[in-house]
Formats: sequence, C-alpha cells, structure tokens
Amino acid sequence: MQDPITSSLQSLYDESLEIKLGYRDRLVVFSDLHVGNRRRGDDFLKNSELFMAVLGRHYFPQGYTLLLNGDIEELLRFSLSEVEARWSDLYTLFGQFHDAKRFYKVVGNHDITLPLYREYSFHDALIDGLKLRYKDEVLFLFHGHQASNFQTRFNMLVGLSLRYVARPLGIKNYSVSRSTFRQYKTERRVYSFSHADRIASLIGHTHRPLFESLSKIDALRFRIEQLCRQYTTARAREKRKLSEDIQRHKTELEQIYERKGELRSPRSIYNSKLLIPCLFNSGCCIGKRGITAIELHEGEIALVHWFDKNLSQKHFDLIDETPQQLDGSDYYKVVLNQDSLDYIFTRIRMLAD
Ligand SMILES: [Mn+2]
Repeated sequence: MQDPITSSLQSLYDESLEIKLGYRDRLVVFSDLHVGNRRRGDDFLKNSELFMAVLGRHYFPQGYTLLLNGDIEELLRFSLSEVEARWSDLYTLFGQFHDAKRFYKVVGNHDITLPLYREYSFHDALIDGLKLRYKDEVLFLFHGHQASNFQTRFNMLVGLSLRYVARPLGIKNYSVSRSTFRQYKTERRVYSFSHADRIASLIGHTHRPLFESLSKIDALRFRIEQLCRQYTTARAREKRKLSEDIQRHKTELEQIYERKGELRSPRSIYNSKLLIPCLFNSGCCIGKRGITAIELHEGEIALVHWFDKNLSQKHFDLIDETPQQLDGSDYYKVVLNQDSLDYIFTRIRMLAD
C-alpha cells in the first residue's frame, strides 16, 4: 500500500509528457527565480542581469533547450500582470526559446495558478513534469512541491500570508520550502520514489543543489574520504598535492558548519547502505553568490554555478576547474560536478535494491 505522497508522485510520473533526449541534444534547467515587481524585495533582482546575460549570450546561441523547473513567477506575492509589465526584457528572452521550439515551463507552487491565465504568452509550454528518455532510462523533471504535504495542503494560506503580511513589511521570500527539516523530508521522499522506480529525478523547490543525491556537505565528506584513500597509495610527489586538497576541502566543510551551525546543517538524505545517484536538484537563481543550473549535453549531466566576479570571488569548485568567462564580461561559470548519464543509470540499476 503506497502512502498518498508516493502515489501522487507516481501519477504525476505516469501523466507527464515524455520526450527523447539524444546524444546531441542540449538542455539547461533553471528553477526558482521568484520573479517579482523589480523593486527592493524582488528576490530575482540581484541576479537578474547575470541570468539574462547567461540565457541570451550563452545558452540561446549554443543551441540549448531551456527548461524552467517551477517557481519562476512569484505569484504568491505579486500579480502576474505586474510581473509581466516590469520584466518585459526577461519575457522577450523566454520568447526567443519559445519561438525556436526550445522551451518548457514546469509549474511550481509559487506559480501554480499560471494555467488559469489563458492569455499567458507561454500557456502552451506549461507542464507539470517531463520525462526525458535517454536510451532505455528516464530522467524525470518536476518542481518537487508534490513531495511535500505541507506545501500542497497549505499553499493558499502561505500565499495569503506572503502577500498581505510579508510584502508590506518588506520581508523577503521566506518560503517554507527552505526550512531544513522540510527540505530534508521532501528530498528523502523524492529519493525513495526514484530509487524504487529505478529512475533519476531532477527537482528544484528546496533551493538546495544536489548532484547524484549528494548535497554540498555530503559531496565534500565523500571527496575527503576518497582523497585520503588515494593518499595511502600515492607516490611521494603526489602526496603533497593530495594533502593540500584534503586541507582545502576540510576548511570549506568547517566553514559551512560554522555558517549554518552544526546541528542545523542539512543531514544526508539517504538512509540506505549504498548511495543511489537518483536525485538531482538545480538549486535556485536567487542565491547570494550567483545562480546554479543543471546542464545536459553529449550524454553528460553537470551541475554548474554562474557568478559575477565583482560579487563573488569565492567559487566552490569541487573538481578544481578553471572558471569559464562569458565573452569578455565579469560573468563566469564553474562546473561543480559532472558525470556521464550512462554511468549514473548503470549505478541506479546495479545498486538499487
Ligand atoms: Mn517551490
């Protein structure tokens, strides 16, 4: 007997559109823009120039399909007409992808009313979820609020309090989805569902980037362990570099704990003995240090971070890659993590019980 949340995830999966993802197809996934009225209090404002440059000067000319994975318009705090009027430049960019038939827009809990607006420019692009078939495997994309009972049941109440209490007081988006405990519960449910169905899921909603089911804390711990293992068998001259890498990752991990407080820091989401790499999260576009996204191209999946050099010198690259500059601008991209889809699906098949 399935619990109500698992069965609602299953029907969402069954009812979602399925398309093929070929080796040559390129897809970029962003979620959680929370676009408002372009004034102080609009969470999107700070990264908006960066976001529009990245779409217009990188992903569009590079032939990417754009998938917006929910909570794009902040309709719990602003009206759609206000958002559309203030952000015509952003809508023009979306329109380029839409006209090129390279556009999907998944509905989230903060823009859940979009399908009611028949005159909405991208009405025909709205979906609840999307199944990407890569060879015989499926990568399932949806916003993620479906896995959180609090959100689904009390969305209207949250809307009222955000619009009538938070907005006049100038309180920014304090979405319940970001409370550590709810984040963790949502992630764990999607993880179990994906694990049981032998699929990989890609969500947003919690604003916490995940790659192969690992949060940044988990990924750092994992990496430190791997490096320590390598150290024991490394040659003398490699040992120095390894030891430096271990120290650097340790410092980074300690900084996260200091910032978040050890007890409050998100726990690992997997309770099985083996980690199944079946859960991905593109993060969000309203972060202090820039925006994160998931890219799919040439059979690979990558978690990337775009940032403005003037605002964020520090970029947390786990694979020591040199940042890629966006044609002469102050905007840079680092690949936080990357892996082949074949390898990910092989592990899902082999490791899931
Ligand atoms: Mn959400």
